Amino acid sequence: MRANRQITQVGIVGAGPAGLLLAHLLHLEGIESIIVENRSRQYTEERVRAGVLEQGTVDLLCEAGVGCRLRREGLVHHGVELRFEGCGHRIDMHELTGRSITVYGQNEVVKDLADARLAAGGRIEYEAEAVSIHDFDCGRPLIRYRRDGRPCEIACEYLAGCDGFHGICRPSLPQSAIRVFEKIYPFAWLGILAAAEPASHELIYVRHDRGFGLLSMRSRNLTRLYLQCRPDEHLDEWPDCRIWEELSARFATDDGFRLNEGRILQKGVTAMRSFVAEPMQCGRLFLAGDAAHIVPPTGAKGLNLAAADVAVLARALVRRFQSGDSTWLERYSDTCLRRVWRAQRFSWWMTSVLHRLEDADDFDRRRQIAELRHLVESRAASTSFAENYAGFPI
Ligand code: FAS
Ligand code: PHB
Repeated sequence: MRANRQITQVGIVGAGPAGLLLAHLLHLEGIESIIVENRSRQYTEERVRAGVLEQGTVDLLCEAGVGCRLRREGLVHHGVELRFEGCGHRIDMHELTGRSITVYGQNEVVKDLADARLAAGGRIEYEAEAVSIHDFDCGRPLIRYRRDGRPCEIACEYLAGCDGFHGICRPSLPQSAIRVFEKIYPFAWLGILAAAEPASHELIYVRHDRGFGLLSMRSRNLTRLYLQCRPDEHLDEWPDCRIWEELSARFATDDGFRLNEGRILQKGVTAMRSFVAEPMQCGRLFLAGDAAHIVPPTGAKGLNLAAADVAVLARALVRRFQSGDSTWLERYSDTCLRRVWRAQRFSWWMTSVLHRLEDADDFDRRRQIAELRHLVESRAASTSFAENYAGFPI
């Protein structure tokens, strides 16, 4: 059966935040693209993931005209609390850096971007099967897939691999073309979404001898909570009452702090890894977001890095299509990797100082506490933390 063939300027694999934002930024400059996504629209818009947007990501989404709901419903936080030894310490990011973060669910960002793409007549091929990419290192790239049982292909001038860590784009590169740097952590996060008013109006990161904890939120009546668990933890071992018990123990303070409990709407275990693939380009294929790099979620950097990658890629593609100059495309990988490694360092450091390390001894535990105490008592250390957490301009 003859393939249904489409031609466009930029072919994009993946309708997550990276793919959708890239297509939107290109559209604003009159550049065409088609997105191929193997899941349904509903699935991509209901997947609970990130919740913290850096200042730079918020500015980018608003400048691109997709920030109205974010501005209306996002929760702006000027500070974040670090809690250890039963005591909370607030870092006032805004006072230290003039920058803040916004709490707004990743799935809401995906909804806003998909709405904008489809309202502008953008093409998103959802529920595509058997997606594969071809000829990106020797001429005119192709995306092949099946839809409703029919073979389809998209011919394009450039390909963007925005299909996440478990996608097909990075594994399609010849082994000799990339080098990977990886660290897998011997713990995971058990995350819940609960119908309860958040017990704090800002995020709380806890370092506790029983393990890490994080209080975040999605709205004024939806709390998002995480606790450190084993990588092979099974949800059957965590009935709701045990989850609340363990969270209360880790968040306990000398002044009687209490979490607000509520019906648990969603729970899941997230593995923790640091991963970078270099370079983020091979021929006419450009990797962006989780397809090229993964950070442990402790530093809340993943989504923000994905947004920064596609901001750089969109600018470079616009320059190529509008002036024929491909120097920015050639610099894409190096430009992004500088930011990626800065976020990798910060995310690794936050993970190491806040998590319970099985092989740690008493010296290590005292050292963790001393590091956190320095962080909250030294203005220079707090400022460095605030700069990294609120994020650097894109
Ligand atoms: P995504 O994985 O989001 O999107 C890739 C898309 O490609 C998906 O829609 C997928 O279905 C599609 N796809 C995959 N394979 C395909 C194929 N073969 N063909 C076609 N399509 C395919 N980051 C933060 O910044 N802040 C946080 O607070 C934060 N919290 C997190 C909490 C958790 C529990 C997790 C897991 C991650 C968290 N992250 C956080 C990181 C997370 O947000 C990612 O960085 C972000 O999803 C990256 O976006 P994309 O690169 O677009 O990849
Ligand atoms: C979240 O709100 O889901 C969240 C917040 C901060 C993190 C990770 C996840 O570091």
